[in-house]
Amino acid sequence: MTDRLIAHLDMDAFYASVELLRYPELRGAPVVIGGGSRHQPEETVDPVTGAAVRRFTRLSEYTGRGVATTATYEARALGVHSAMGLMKAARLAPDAWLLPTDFDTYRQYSRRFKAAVREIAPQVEESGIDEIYIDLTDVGLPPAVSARIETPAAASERARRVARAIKDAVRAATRLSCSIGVTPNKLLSKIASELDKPDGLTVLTAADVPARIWPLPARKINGVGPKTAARLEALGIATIGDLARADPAWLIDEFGSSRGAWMHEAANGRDDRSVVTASEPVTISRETTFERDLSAQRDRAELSAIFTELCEELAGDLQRKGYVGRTIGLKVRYSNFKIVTRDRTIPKPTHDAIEIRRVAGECLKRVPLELRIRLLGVRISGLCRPEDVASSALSVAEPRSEPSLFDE
Ligand code: DCP
Ligand code: MG
Repeated sequence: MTDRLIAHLDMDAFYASVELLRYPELRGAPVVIGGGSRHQPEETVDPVTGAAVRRFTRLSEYTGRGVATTATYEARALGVHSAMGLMKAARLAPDAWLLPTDFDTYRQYSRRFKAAVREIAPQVEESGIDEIYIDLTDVGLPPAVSARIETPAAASERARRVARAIKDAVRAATRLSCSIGVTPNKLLSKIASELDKPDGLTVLTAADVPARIWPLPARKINGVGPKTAARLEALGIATIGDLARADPAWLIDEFGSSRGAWMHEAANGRDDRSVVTASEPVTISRETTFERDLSAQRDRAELSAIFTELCEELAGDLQRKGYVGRTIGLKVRYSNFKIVTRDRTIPKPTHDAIEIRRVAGECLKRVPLELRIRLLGVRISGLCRPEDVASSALSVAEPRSEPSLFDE
């Protein structure tokens, strides 16, 4: 088998770097992300110049039990790191600036950088908000060359070229930098992407493992956590190299057969997991638990309104995500916590709120409604892309659809 080319890409100081895009005046300063909305910078206008002036919170002003989500490299140089309590961080870096965490914006940037990568290399596995694995085995091969006949040197050269193009595309799409490691597998790439951070690019082959990977501490293996690392240390194993040279039978005695064997393989840089690209969703659903249990008889109007709203939200989800579906289902949880579900498949797929409401209403007729209801949910499966279905084949509700049980 020829070697694969697997990349791991990880954004540099991700949340902090996104914040610096909107507060460029903080560039070069220690900045810690992790405050709440009360740490939102205050904007005022300078009465003389008319320029906007922002007032930021100093970390030393922080009191509370919050933790840092991340910090700029300048703040890290002072000892601050992710998951550190902000009060402790304030002792190390009192003059650092504190900013609130804004997940919505980070998610937007996350989507943006991932889309930019997919333009170049479609085989992407999402492994976190700021990291992905990318299978580059067949990306950027010159015409009529197969990865099978490429020399190792040419493959490394191509890996570097493609990774550089990906870094440029991420920067163009987000103005952010990332670090990439390219190696024959996910395990090594995850380690390699960190070797030259920030703005790093590291290409390693199996032959580089002894020189570049073995000197690193064992905890750099993704899957060796602090507890295992401490146990290894107590057994005299500090580096990945120590682990690679250990007797596998002894590791199995100490850590059990699957974990012991896995650690030995990992330390030797072997890992055959493939890059798993995002699979299509199987179902999309919306449900709600009521503040108090509702009666199908006495709370009919309220139930009916909630039911319609759920169907509208579900239709909105479908339209936003770009799906239509054929099997519409209903879920009811009663006050005694028992659940019943019903579903019905329609001939033509839909993303139409009224049609979903009609079919879900038919399902509702098939569930007992004597007990009070605690939760109501609607879901849709049998999903496909509307562009794969002729528009005449999409189902929309007839104008006069039969009212369901919740309606008068
Ligand atoms: N994060 C978090 N809590 C943690 C670790 C991370 O909320 N304990 C968030 C903030 C990070 C983001 O996840 O910005 C990505 O995590 P990374 O470990 O990749 O850290 P950074 O991207 O911040 O820095 P690096 O340049 O080391 O990758
Ligand atoms: Mg990162």
